[in-house]
Amino acid sequence: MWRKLNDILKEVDAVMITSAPNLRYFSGFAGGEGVCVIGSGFKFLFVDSRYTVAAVNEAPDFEVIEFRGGKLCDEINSRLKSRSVTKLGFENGELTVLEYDVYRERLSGIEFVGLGSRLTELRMIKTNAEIELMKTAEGIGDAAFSEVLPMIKAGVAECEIAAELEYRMRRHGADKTSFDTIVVSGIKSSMPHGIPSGKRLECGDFVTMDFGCVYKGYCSDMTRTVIIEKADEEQINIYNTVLSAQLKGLETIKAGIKGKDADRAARDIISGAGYGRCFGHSLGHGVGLVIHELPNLSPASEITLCENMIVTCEPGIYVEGFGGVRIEDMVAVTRNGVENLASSPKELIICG
Ligand SMILES: [Mn+2]
Repeated sequence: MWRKLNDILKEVDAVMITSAPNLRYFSGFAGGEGVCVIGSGFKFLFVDSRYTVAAVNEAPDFEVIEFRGGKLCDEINSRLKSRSVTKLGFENGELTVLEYDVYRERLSGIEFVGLGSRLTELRMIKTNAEIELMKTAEGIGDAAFSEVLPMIKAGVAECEIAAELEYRMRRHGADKTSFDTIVVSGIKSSMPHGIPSGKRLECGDFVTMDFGCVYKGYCSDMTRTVIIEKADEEQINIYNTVLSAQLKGLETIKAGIKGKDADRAARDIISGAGYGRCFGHSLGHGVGLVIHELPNLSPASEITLCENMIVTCEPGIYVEGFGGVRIEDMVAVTRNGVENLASSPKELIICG
C-alpha cells in the first residue's frame, strides 16, 4: 500500500485525505471525521477535540493536530507551507462543491490535483489481517442466519425477520449492520433492494434476505432466499437457475480474469434459461471498509482480479408480479479460484 502511495507522491507533493474509509485505511484513525495529509517524510492528522485521544492512539505514525473553531484550514495551510507543498492530491470524488471552494480559497497558493479513485483502488487487495476480519464478519452473518432460520414461517412479518437478523449479528459481536437489511417476500421479492415491511410471510412466498455486518470496521455481505411451505415448478426452476449461475460465477472467479468475464459466465446461465431480462444488476462487487467498493464484477468491468481481493458473487432473477431469488456469498480471490467466506447452505430451503 505505501509503495503505491509513494507512486502517487511522485506526481504530487502531498495527498489530502478526507473520506472516513480512507482516513481509517491510511492512518488507522477510525473516528470518521478529520483530515490527513501525507507527504514524503511527513504525516499529519487534523481532528477536533472530540477525537484527539482516539486519533493519538489509533494513528501512532501521525502527528495529530487538534484544531478549534473554524481553524482547520489555517492549521493545514501552515503545515503545507512549512513542508513547501504546492501540488496537493485530494479526493475529488468525496468533497462537496462547497467544501472544495473553501479549501481552494483558504489553502493559498496550492494547486489541487483530483486523484479520482486512485486511493480507493489501493484498498482493493486485502492484507491477511483484513481477510481474517472479513471472515469473522461473514461468519457472524452465517451464525445469525442459522439462528433465524427456524423463525421463518407463515405469519411472521418481514420486519421481524430483519430485526432478528440484526439483533443476532450484534449479539455475535458485530459493530453494526453494513447496510440496511433487506427482507422481502412474495411478489415483493422481485424488488432486488426492497424494504422490509409489516407484510407477513405466506405459504408459497419466496423470502429473500440480504444482510451483513461491520466487524472492526470491515463489512460482510450475504443473501439467501428460502420459500415458505411449498414451491411450485417455476419457483424451483428459477431458484435452481440462480444457484447454477452463482456456482458458475464462483467457479469462474480467480486471479487473472477480468470482472466482466465473471459476470458473463454467470449471466450466460441465466440468459440460457430464458431469464436474461430478469437479471438487471451486476454479478458482484468488492467489499472492505465500505460495503460496495472496487472491483466491480459488472458486464463493463475491465479490472483484472488479483489474489486477495474480496468480492461478492450474487446473481438474481426478478420476475415482476411473481417474485425473485438472489443468492450471494462473499469470497476471497485466490490464484486458482476463490476461498468462500460464507458457509450457509444454498440448496432451496423450505421453511415452516
Ligand atoms: Mn452485495
